[in-house]
Amino acid sequence: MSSIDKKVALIFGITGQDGSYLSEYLLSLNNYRVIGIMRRSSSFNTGRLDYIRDKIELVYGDISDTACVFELISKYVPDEIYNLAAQSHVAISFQLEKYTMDVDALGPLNILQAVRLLNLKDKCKIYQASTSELYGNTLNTHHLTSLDENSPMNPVSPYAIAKLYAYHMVRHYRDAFGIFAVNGILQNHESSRRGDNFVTKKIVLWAKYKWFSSLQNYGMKNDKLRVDREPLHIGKLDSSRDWSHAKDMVKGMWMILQSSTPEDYVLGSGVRTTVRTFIEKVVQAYGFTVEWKGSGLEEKGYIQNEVAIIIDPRYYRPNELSDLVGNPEKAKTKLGWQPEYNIDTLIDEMIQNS
Ligand code: NAP
Ligand code: G4F
Repeated sequence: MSSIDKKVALIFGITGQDGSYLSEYLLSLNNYRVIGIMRRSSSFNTGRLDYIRDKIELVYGDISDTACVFELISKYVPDEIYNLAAQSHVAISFQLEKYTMDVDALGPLNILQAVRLLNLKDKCKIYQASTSELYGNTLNTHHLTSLDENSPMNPVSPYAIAKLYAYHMVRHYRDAFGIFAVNGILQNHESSRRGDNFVTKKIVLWAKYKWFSSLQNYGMKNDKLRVDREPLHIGKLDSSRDWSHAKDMVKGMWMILQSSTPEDYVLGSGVRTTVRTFIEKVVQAYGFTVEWKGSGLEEKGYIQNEVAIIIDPRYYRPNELSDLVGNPEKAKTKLGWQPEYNIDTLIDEMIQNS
């Protein structure tokens, strides 16, 4: 297929976890020209894309720069725009309130306005990376068993509040201007390419590089611990999340945009796992078990009678979102979306490749 016949996909946030997997997925379909927006950074931020660097086009840009977004969309006239760009760390959003708003709320507005004002509504479809954070603590306050497209949204962080603005603007642009703009309301998704300061990756990196001796011990029952081992410092142990693999999620993003009608979809595994259980599973993968003793800030996790996990209130948030689990039934039924990973194969991939 010549490059003229290919669909043009413009990805904001291509250098992030999802951006790299989405690029890989679109390239695998063989009918996409993949163009990604990267931020100027003092050090290289394209490490997740190195292996496909020669198959994609990268251009400098910033989603908070209105003129830049307009120029990029008018230049490339994309068939599909994926907005994955965000200040995506919930805890950090409490310290970066305005910045998070500029990027996560007004950034998507720049894209929507550009498509509308450049008269590209019949050409460009827009995917917005919405999030299960929108629900806040609805699962518990409304006594629900899972969260779907109709569950009430009560955000509890600056990040989620910014994302809720974007979520509503996407719906507004769809309803008011007939633009094909959709929200993927995604539950947490992880991988070996996850940012190092998200809890799953932090746990995996600790186990692999700070506690157990080396990768060659992975999967084997042995008692080789690192000589210079350090305990894991962790926040809320009993928060639960619905953890999927990012590879499954990016396929879902693409499927949401291929639908004949623009609609919002929840994607997730439907399985809820606590941070505590995630730690136990990672430790088990190395052939060990965790024994918990104490409670509250005094609780500690022991591996072979040695303190290995310490509660550290630095990782508590001013407002905690305790529990999340999604109901992806609509995506499964209407789109035929089916995840391939489960929590155990996710952990396996993360340990192998991190
Ligand atoms: P990520 O790894 O943090 O990637 C975020 C991307 O946005 C990076 O490429 C980052 O660039 C880019 N970015 C940040 N600020 C920008 C700006 N001002 N202009 C342009 N680009 C900017 O996040 P992710 O896990 O891949 O998530 C992708 C999207 O899905 C995010 O919008 C996130 O909020 C949302 N989401 C994620 C999850 C999840 O569990 N992963 C769940 C629901 C929703 P740098 O590489 O230069 O930092
Ligand atoms: O890994 P987390 O930081 O992810 P969080 O806050 O759920 O946000 C992620 O998922 C959202 C979708 O639901 C995305 F929208 C968002 O962009 C991001 O990708 O924290 C998960 C849980 C929280 O309850 C947190 O309090 O783990 C708890 N936690 C406990 N100790 C910790 C730690 N989180 C981090 N980051 N670091 C800790 O040491």
